[in-house]
Amino acid sequence: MISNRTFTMIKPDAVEKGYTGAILNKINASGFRIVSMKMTQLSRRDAELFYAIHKDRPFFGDLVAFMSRGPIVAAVLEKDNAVNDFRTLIGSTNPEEAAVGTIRKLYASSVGENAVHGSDSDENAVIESQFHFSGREMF
Ligand code: IDP
Ligand code: MG
Repeated sequence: MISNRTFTMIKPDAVEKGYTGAILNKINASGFRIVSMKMTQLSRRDAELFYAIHKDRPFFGDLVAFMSRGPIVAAVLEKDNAVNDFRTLIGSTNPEEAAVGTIRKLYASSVGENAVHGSDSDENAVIESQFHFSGREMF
């Protein structure tokens, strides 16, 4: 995996509300190529593992319940400066603080249910992509 890739999930809140297509359009229109993509659902154990870095935070239980309550869309994305540019495209964790036009400003409802995930580093992009996809699923 090279550093022009990032990993995203369209979270259960956004899938439930029918925002999947609009979010994917915005991702493509912003210059990201979809390398891998699937609709799937995290088990509680999957969510605990994916978000293990947050296990001591007060919101961890809510986060695990939220992320495992329904389907998500997981994808690997490619673009120059993918990690940073995707974090800019999604906006701040709290949608009330997210810039106008960002995915979270448009589609998130709260700091917890915030529509999309984006990797925070090249290293985590690799770890998170490999959590969901094998090498032969990356195009
Ligand atoms: P990020 O998704 O913008 O990188 P992180 O701080 O890594 O934000 O938190 C991971 C996820 O945990 C957030 O996207 C959100 O779903 C949830 N979360 C973060 N902070 C809070 C909080 O203060 N209350 C409830 N949920 C939170
Ligand atoms: Mg994060």
